[in-house]
Amino acid sequence: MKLHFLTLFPEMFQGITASSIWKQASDKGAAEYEVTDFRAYSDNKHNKVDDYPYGGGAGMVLRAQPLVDAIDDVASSGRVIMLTPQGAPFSQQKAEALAKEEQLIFICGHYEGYDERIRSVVNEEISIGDYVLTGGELPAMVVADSVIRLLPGVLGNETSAHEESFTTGLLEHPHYTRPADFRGMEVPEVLLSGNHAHIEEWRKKETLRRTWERRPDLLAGRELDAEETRWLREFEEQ
Ligand code: 9D3
Repeated sequence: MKLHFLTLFPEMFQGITASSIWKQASDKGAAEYEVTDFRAYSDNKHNKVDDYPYGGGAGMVLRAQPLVDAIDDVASSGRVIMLTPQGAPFSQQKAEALAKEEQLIFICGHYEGYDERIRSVVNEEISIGDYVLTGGELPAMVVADSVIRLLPGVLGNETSAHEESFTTGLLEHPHYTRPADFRGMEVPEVLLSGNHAHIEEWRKKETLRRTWERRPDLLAGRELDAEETRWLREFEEQ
């Protein structure tokens, strides 16, 4: 997959593209990154990318020309994603859909507004949540990160990305490693027992408990079997 990032702050992408899973993905040829400073595409004599809003008001508006010309130049095809606070909420389901594409183009801005005509070249507008950031770069990295880890050949275990938490829709059970006693806090007996059937059952129950305690909304529209129903009643009584 080719991932393009159009930004006025290309240096923000230096660390992440050269580290950890992003680096592994490009070393393996599963992902390729191209970061473009779209200021270079401005037809303005001072390379200006913003201007005053028609109709007046505070704040500047990102001009359409530099971004649209940059997209035309760097990518003849691919899905164009604009990160904005007004976008559709991001989700694991969206990440899985984007992971099927060959080329993604992320538009990252730092503006009060984008000239509406930029949207003529945009396929999808995404927000990563209801909090105010300073720009679209971190959101683009968040979206790209969630996509890159799903690409074939990126994670050591091909199936792990699909069998985990937000895909099965529940939170994970607690985990423990050595020592068995850390400052008086002991590992649950069952995990030391070697009885794999009991361990599996404990993990299923603690998965349900954690989800019930922290994210009851995830259990709302869900079918529960007899065992899960019994555990839920037990939690409610405790
Ligand atoms: C005064 C109205 N502001 C909207 C809440 C203007 C504004 C603030 C911050 C416009 C853009 C930004 C920068 N944020 C993003 O570009 C952004 C973002 C975010 O702030 N939160 C969650 N997801 C995203 S995606 C892009």
